[in-house]
Formats: sequence, structure tokens, C-alpha cells
Amino acid sequence: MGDKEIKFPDGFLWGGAFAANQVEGAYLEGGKGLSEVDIFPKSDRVKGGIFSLPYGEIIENAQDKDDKKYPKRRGIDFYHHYKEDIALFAEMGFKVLRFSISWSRIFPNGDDAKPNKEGIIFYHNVINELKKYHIEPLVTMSHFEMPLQLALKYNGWTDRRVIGFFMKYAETLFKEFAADVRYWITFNEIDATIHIPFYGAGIIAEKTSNVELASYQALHHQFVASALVKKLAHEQYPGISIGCMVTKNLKYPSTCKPDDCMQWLKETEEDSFYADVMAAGYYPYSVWQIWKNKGITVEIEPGDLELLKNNTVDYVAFSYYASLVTSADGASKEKTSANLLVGEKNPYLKQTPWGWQIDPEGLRFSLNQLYDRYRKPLFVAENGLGTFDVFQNGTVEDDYRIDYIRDHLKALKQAIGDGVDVFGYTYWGCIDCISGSTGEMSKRYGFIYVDQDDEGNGSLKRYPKKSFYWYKKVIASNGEVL
Ligand code: BGP
Repeated sequence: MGDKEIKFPDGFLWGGAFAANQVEGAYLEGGKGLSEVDIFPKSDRVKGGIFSLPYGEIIENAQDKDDKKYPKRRGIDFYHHYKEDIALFAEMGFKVLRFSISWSRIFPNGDDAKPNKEGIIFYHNVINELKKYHIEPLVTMSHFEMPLQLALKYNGWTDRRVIGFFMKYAETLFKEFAADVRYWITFNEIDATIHIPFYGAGIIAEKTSNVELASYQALHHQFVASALVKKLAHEQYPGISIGCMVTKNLKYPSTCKPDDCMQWLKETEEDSFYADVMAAGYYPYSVWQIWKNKGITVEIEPGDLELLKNNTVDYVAFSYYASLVTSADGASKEKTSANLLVGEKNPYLKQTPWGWQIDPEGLRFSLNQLYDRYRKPLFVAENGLGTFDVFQNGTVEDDYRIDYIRDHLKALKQAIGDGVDVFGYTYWGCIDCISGSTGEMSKRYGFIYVDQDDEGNGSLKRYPKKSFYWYKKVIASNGEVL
């Protein structure tokens, strides 16, 4: 099909995405408790992201009151700017805003007897503001912000009791917000639990004798919790849709040498494992084999596998930023990073200053791969360009960002032409926010510039960039004007 004949479906959900811990700030206001990421100091592009700390430092940082040192404590102060920010999203014509609710704003310690009313009121305010502009809220329940106390007291998701705390949180969210929120995601990039266990599941390395086993155990508990949320929604809130959310770690084999292709297949199977459990309802053979080879025994209670099988998600959401290359003898090859993973460089692709390789065609590839595997509606929950911006004359001339998004949207359109069912696209970091991995402010994604530097200095004033007006036209034309 020629590009011109392909159309984005009517009602396609255009919008943007961010997470509470990267935007809200006000980390102890309104009764909020400390979340696990509130204790991370800033890192930088050269040193790379910080995803865990030694136990002693976790405790020390938790007691430190210096909020400038820990960027996720300040975010971009969305907590006090939400009206202004949502008005700007409305001006762009957003149909959807994907945001997360901070677990520690609702249950400050995670295991509290009662939810924190002030936290609930804050999210009602945000949702009401979105409704005012007919913007659909899409809520992630857990986006790397487990209450720190759950990590300290229970070693995070390694403890099965955490499922109960999460269910109490989920029940509270449904009771309060299900009437206004149709689309939900249980866990952001659930694969993070294996790649970055503290960040993804609150696992403190010193508190376990085998981090890998602990990570698989924690992940199993998260899968069970997610299936229980799906069951609850299905039984009591029939109008709502529950999605999983995975990092789409796209890889290509470095050559057509069978060894390289075998390595690629192996890694692709491993990367597919998370959505296999949540969308197809089974643990794939590759994972049972990994456990067998490594002598890992995950405690799976009677009924768990059946629960997973009978409560698969309604849609598959994923993040896609970059692709990597893999080969059988990869050790000597030049490496670069792509979101949560490190892999080989691709000589055909350019990369961002943070080393993430820009591969729009890979989005089409990923959409086809995921749709072929799960046959469930897909949602592009994150995609975006994080780079340096130059702020001049009250704006940023970010043509490079426009090019990045245009190329990815063209690829998305082609996937629609291939027959893939995809119902929305939320551009990541639609307003500049704190980088998830490094805590920097200078890794900017937004359509809206926020006056704040890496140290937390600045007026926090918001300014539309050139891409703001471009994306507005894209949405108004339902993707015809790219
Ligand atoms: C994803 C996370 C987001 C966000 C994004 C960009 O993995 O879900 O929270 O941070 O990556 O990453 P960064 O902010 O490190 O550039």
C-alpha cells in the first residue's frame, strides 16, 4: 500500500507521556512518603544511569533532607503546575495523557492501613482537569516508584505479601478513578525487574544471597499482581482496559551467519518473555530452560499459572527508543546503550549524544513482531528523542526532534498499512522532565521547554518549542500532515 493510502484510524489516541517521579516534585507534600527513586542523586551522560545503591547509602540518602541533590524529589513541580501544563497539552490537541500515580502518594509506606486522602484528591484534580479538555487519562499504577519502606521492610517484590499491598492500592485506585479512567497499565517496563532489580522491584542486593533468583521471584509476584488486577477489573469494572507495558528491546543479528542468527533468536525469545506471560498467559520454554540451566527455583504457588493463563491483558503497550545488534561472538564488538540494555553498535544508524541508536524502521519492525506474536491491540506508550536543546529567544528550534518523531510516525503508519492494530501513540517526556536513568534535566525530550538546569536552578517557566506547533498540526490532521 502506498503511504498516501494509509490512514491512522479514527479516534487514534495522540498524546504524550510522563511518570510521577520525573515530573511531580513535592516529594513530601500532601502526605506523600519517600519513594525508592527519591534517594538517587544525579548522574550524567558519561557515567551513565544510576539504578541501585549500596544499602548504607540508601539509608543515608533517605535521611538527607537536601532536595536539590536528588532530582526526582523536585521533578518539574508538576504538582503545583498541573493546570498550566494540562492547558498546554490541550492547546496541542492531546487526546490522551499517559501519566503514573505515585504509589507512595496514596500509601506513603506501602503497607499503611488507610490511603492518604490528600494524595487521592491530587489525582482527582489532575483527572478533572484532563476531562475539562476531553483528554483521556491513561494511568500507569507503578512506574519505578514503589514506596521506599516496602523495599526496606520486605526487600521489595521478593516478598509475596507485597502482592497484597499492591492489590489494596489497585482497589483504591479503581474505587476512586475507574469511572473516569478507561485505560490502565499495571507496571511500566516490567522487564526492568530483571535488568535493574532495585529500580524495577525494590530489591536491595545485600539483602539477598542470589540477586538473579530474587529478581525472577519478584517478577513472578508482579505478574501475579498484574493478573489479579486484570481479574478484578474484568469482574467489577467491565468498562476499563488493562495493559502490560514492556521495553521493546529490538535487536538485529550482526550478519546472516547462522551462529549470529541463533544468538539473535535466543535473545529475542528472552526479551519476549515478559509480554509472553502477560499477553499470552504462559511462561515460555526458554525461561524454564534458563532456570534449569542456572539452578533457579522460583516459588510458584498452586493456582498461579492458571491465574496468569486466564487473565491476560487487553492490550500490549511498549516503549521504543532505539535498536541494538547482537552476534555470537559479541565480546569484542563496540557497544552502545539503548534504554535498559547495552548491545552492539549498528553502522547504519545514527545515535543520540547518550548513545541510543535512532531507528524509525525498527518501530515498524517491532509493531509487526509484537502483533504477530500476541494478536492484541498495541499502544506505543513511549517513544522520543532525549537530547540537548538550545534555548534562545524564548523558544527552541528543535527541527531534529521533529525529524525524529516524523520518521517514527511514518514507520508507525506503515505498520498500520501492514495490518497491525495500534490504537495510540504517547510521545515520551512531552514536557521536559527529569531523566529516568541519569536524573539530568539537560537530556530533554519535550515539546515544552522547562527552565531548570541539572542542579535544580531556574524559574520553572514553560515555553513551547517549535515541535509543539508541529505536533499540534499532526494531531489536528490525524497524522495526515507529518
Ligand atoms: C523509559 C522509562 C521512562 C523514561 C524513558 C527515557 O525506560 O520508562 O521513565 O525515563 O525511558 O529514559 P531517560 O529519561 O533515561 O532518557
